[in-house]
Amino acid sequence: MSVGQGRIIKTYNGYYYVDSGLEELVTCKVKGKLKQIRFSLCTGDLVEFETNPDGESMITKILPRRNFMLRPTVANVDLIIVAFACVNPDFSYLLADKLLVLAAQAGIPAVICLNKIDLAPAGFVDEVKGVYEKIGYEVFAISAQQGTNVDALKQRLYGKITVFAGPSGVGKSSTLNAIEPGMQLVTGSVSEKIGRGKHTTRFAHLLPFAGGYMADTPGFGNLNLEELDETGLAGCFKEFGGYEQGCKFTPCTHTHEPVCGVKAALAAGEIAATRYASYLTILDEIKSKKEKDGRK
Ligand SMILES: Nc1nc2c(ncn2[C@@H]2O[C@H](COP(=O)(O)OP(=O)(O)O)[C@@H](O)[C@H]2O)c(=O)[nH]1
Ligand SMILES: [Mg+2]
Ligand SMILES: [Zn+2]
Repeated sequence: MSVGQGRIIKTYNGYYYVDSGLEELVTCKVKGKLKQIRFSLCTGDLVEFETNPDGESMITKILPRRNFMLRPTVANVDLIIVAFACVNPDFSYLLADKLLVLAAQAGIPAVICLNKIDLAPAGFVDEVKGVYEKIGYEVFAISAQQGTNVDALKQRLYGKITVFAGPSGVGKSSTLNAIEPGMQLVTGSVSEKIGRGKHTTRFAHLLPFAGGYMADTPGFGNLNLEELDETGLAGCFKEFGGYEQGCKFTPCTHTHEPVCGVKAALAAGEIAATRYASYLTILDEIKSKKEKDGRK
């Protein structure tokens, strides 16, 4: 019996493929007494395994996680790339802010990647940068197709476990291919649809890259912010924090309260109108979800 340690980089049909630093992945099953935690095991988990003389490997232990995200399901992520296109499909401040909120909630650093700058209307990239760089988010404006600025993004990923998250069609797979041409991920709208039909798993698949891993994701239909509560939301809009000392009430929802530092900063143009609008929309969605659940 030999023992080893490694990272689950994909799961399929009850098998876990573990990268233990060797040439080949170790195909593991889950040991009987660990069955109860089997459903929580996911891509990105660091595990210990035993290999018996017949060459069968069993996961015996999961090491503590640094973080976890539900959709896509992946643990121990270093960086989330919030991926959007300038156009085709159009950039959405609301969707971008939702992804940033999900990342903040999971405690995972996030950067924004704005693809298809070859198609961007004049001034558009600066407009987006103006909103996000000001509040401390890096924005990589790239063209995966033309290779513009891809190197800067690539260097940011060295040695990290990076997850690309964003709507379908924005160029996530194209960007991974541009970063690492050997990836040969399927791109484009038609093949993408076929691909989605085939890969119904919600688990991310980690692709080894430069001492770390990259995970492509299929995109999402609807974003789930249900684990978030109303009081936690404002904390995910990190620029609000600097103005909350101006709020008369604590906690303040920054909506109807008469004296509110966040609303004052909005009026003064210090907080971006798009960010505050996203905050209100997400707050409403959380509330109506709660009401619906309450009626059930
Ligand atoms: N004009 C332009 N088109 C791009 C760029 N990157 C990707 N595309 C196209 O956008 C479509 C969707 O790309 P894909 O990588 O499949 O997007 P994904 O769904 O996010 O993985 C494909 O037809 C790509 O050729 C880019 O930088 N500029
Ligand atoms: Mg794709
Ligand atoms: Zn307030």
